[in-house]
Amino acid sequence: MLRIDLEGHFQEKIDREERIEAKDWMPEAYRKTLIRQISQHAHSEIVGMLPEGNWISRAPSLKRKAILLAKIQDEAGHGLYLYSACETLGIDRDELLNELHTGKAKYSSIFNYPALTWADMGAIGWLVDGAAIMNQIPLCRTSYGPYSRAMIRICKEESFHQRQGYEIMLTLSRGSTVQKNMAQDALNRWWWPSIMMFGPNDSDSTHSAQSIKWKIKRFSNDELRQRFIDMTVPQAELIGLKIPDPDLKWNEERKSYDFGKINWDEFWNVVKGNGPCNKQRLRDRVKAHEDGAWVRDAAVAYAEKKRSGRVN
Ligand code: FAQ
Repeated sequence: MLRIDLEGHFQEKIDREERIEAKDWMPEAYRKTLIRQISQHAHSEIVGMLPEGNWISRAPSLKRKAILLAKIQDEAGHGLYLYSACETLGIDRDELLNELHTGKAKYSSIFNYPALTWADMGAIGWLVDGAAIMNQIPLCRTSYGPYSRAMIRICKEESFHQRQGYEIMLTLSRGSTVQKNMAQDALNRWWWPSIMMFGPNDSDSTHSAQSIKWKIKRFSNDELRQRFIDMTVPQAELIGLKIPDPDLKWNEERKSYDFGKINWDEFWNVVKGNGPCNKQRLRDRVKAHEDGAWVRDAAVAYAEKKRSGRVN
């Protein structure tokens, strides 16, 4: 009898750098891992709009307001591509949203910190989008086709987001003493949460080994964190800001920065729902979803009308 080694073929295809597409056979655990990661990623984009959304009406000029609005709209778009990519794995968007709204699904820890001053818009773009790009460029080559294709456009937009954030920090650092202090204060508050975004150390990462074998992840959490630090320290120096880490030091042998101990208790506390803004973020997300019910109802009614031929 011919026995087909489905798992073997699947892994060989991945090893040949071929993409897995929605209709291809895949192990159930691969499908589940992707649903977990892509949906967490989509939720992060959508919840990530909240800290910045608070600043649209307070942006210091019309130009800054227009740029911030465009950035936040991009994030909504990223969430939508990602939900669509996730739906190709056979799960319904309502189910995914329900998991977010009931607190079952995770989203990135970083969005549970408050955005207190205008400089936070700079720090979020520079550091949070900077960390996001470092993590997401390799995802353009992730093994699942729909996810990798969504990531290409997302990364192009994230690069613009990072540049606009850095430019805000540059402007503030060239400004008055108060403005420079504001930029430094934002860096002090966002630095550690940004480097936590890459996830736990490799030794504590539940999914990394399998995800790397399946080429969902191309690099480990610690590798990407190190690259981000090495890229960002010179950027801070260039604009005269100081990274809030007394142990940060160039290591000539490794050609990389050594850095201080990450407070993993803080990270897990935030991930478990006890960060400074977790409850507020979830409440605001649920309210936005409920307030938008009429839009979804109208879209469904219009689609039905179109199907029945009552609209051209
Ligand atoms: N926050 O075994 P690992 C953005 C969880 S988008 C919360 O290492 P994995 C754009 C993890 O889920 C930012 N939970 O997990 C933007 C797992 O728990 P589980 C989001 C975290 O999946 C910018 C457990 O810890 N980006 O910023 C976090 O292999 C500005 C063990 O961890 C993505 O989602 C965390 N930071 O690696 C928007 C990128 N880290 O699920 C607005 C795609 C880990 O078993 C403004 N995702 N956990 O219950 C990934 O690359 C991966 O999922 C990692 C985690 C690297 C995040």
